[in-house]
Amino acid sequence: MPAPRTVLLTGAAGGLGTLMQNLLPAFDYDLRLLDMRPIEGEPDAIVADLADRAALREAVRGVDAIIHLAGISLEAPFEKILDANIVGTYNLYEAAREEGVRRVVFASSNHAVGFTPRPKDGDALIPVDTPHRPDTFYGLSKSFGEDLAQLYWDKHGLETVSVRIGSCFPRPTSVRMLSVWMSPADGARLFHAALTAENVGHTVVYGSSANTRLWWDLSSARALGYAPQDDSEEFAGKLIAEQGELDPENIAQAYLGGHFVSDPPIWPY
Ligand code: NAI
Ligand code: 15L
Repeated sequence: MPAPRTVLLTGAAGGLGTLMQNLLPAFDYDLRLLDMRPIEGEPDAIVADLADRAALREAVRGVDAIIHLAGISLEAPFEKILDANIVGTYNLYEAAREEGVRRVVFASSNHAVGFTPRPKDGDALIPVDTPHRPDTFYGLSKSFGEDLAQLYWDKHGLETVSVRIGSCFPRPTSVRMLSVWMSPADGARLFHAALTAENVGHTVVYGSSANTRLWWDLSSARALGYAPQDDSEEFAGKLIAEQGELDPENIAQAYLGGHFVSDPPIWPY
């Protein structure tokens, strides 16, 4: 599709949103920012909750595309996940449909498939069409988001790239992250590819760097034009010396979702 210029970035006050605010303008985007929290130094950012359908409709009006990061990013009671991630994502898609926005890049998560056993030495990489196996209510909401995206493509022609993000932080901080890390620079490259590739319909991709210890198949992301430049391996020696290799007998280390399957981090708000 013609390169989108005006892009609504939801969840712009969050960790990934802050990184993308800084990295995406290099790809020549004009970002419109939205979050339920005000953003320091950004007086034009839209302060709105995903529950506010009128505000969402106004926020998406005239944008070429949306990067949807807003929501609860950890485990929480089902009712909270329902409001923010399930109803909230539905509200955003409805606003996009009503205003004729052509494409969404949806921040899905590895936790949509978190109960998939992680590959061990010699096992095949996990394909993108592996069944949904959420590890939490949070992961379940990401499975829902992917299905919602499919419905809006099939029924309304609204395109989505669902990015099952691994761990997008400045550097990996655990041995698991050596396999699922996405450097912020690769994250921006992947979002750019997802915004500009032609005819994506609804495409699901994994979001990570080209890690030596990769667990999943990046081919659907590469097919969009994504060419990751980073590899977590430079961090491996130190992390393994500190934490040891992953133990397949330990439930918190045996699945893709890591400790989300047994003791997930809880959303603090
Ligand atoms: P974060 O928790 O730092 O940011 C989420 C942002 O969404 C916050 O600024 C929060 O104020 C906003 N938000 C929450 N509920 C809202 C609502 N009802 N209305 C409006 N805004 C709301 O999370 P992070 O790490 O930046 O992640 C961004 C997105 O990417 C999330 O959807 C997360 O699930 C997804 N993701 C992130 C990964 C990562 O490694 N950072 C890995 C996999 C998925
Ligand atoms: C996620 O989905 C979370 O939003 C993020 O905070 C990390 O915990 C990440 O997954 C991960 O699996 O490391």
